[in-house]
Amino acid sequence: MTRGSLITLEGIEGAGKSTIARWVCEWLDRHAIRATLTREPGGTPLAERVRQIVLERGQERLSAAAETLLMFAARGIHVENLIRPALERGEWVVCDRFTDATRAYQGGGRGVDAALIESLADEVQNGLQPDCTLLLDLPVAVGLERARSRRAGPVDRFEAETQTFFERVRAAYLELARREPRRIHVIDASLPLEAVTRQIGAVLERLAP
Ligand code: T5A
Repeated sequence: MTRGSLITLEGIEGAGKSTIARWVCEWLDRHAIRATLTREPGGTPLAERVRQIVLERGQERLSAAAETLLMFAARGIHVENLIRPALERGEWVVCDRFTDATRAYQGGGRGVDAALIESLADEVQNGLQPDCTLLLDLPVAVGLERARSRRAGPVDRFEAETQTFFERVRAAYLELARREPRRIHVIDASLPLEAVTRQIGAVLERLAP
């Protein structure tokens, strides 16, 4: 059986990842490609428990290193129990954030050593890499405004961060895309939704069998 493809969505808060992830699954469905939609941190019951720990704005301080380890703990559970089995069944996996988020947020945003992140990624992913990454790029102020207007509950630990933090995260994402242009497609996410999906449809056309 042919292995499925792993598509990841990346970008700062409010870039439209969840909206676009659903749209990608609908596109794949229209093209008779079976797909699983999932997210990080989380995606399985146990990994969702780690998500709660890492996103919650609690009393205790969480160091950048501890935050990085928790992201990879959740990713290890997710890769083993959901992503790899789905790909091996021939399904495509559409994942709202993956390791590029750790590179951008923990690496770019918090200053965690890139070598540590890459060594944890090697260990946890054991050769698994996204086949295609859609980087939804937009000015930080626009993303934060969209996220703010959609928010229902209290702000999480990341949403409480400063605009400067998100500028570093965005710059780190764009640098990753500059280094890996074949895998990472930069999408102008500041445009209206129809224009965003048009750009993504063009990428998917090239990827689909
Ligand atoms: N994190 C995660 C790390 O630090 N390291 C890691 O390794 C990982 C995996 C997770 C947090 O964890 C951090 C990063 C994050 O801070 P999350 O659940 O991914 O958080 O949530 P957010 O990124 O905060 O996701 P948001 O829901 O805020 O943003 P989305 O999913 O990008 O945006 P979406 O689709 O919900 O859209 C937001 C609003 O904008 C509208 C939508 O309708 C919605 O109202 N919208 C548009 N409006 C106009 N034009 C468009 N083109 C639009 N697209 C969407």
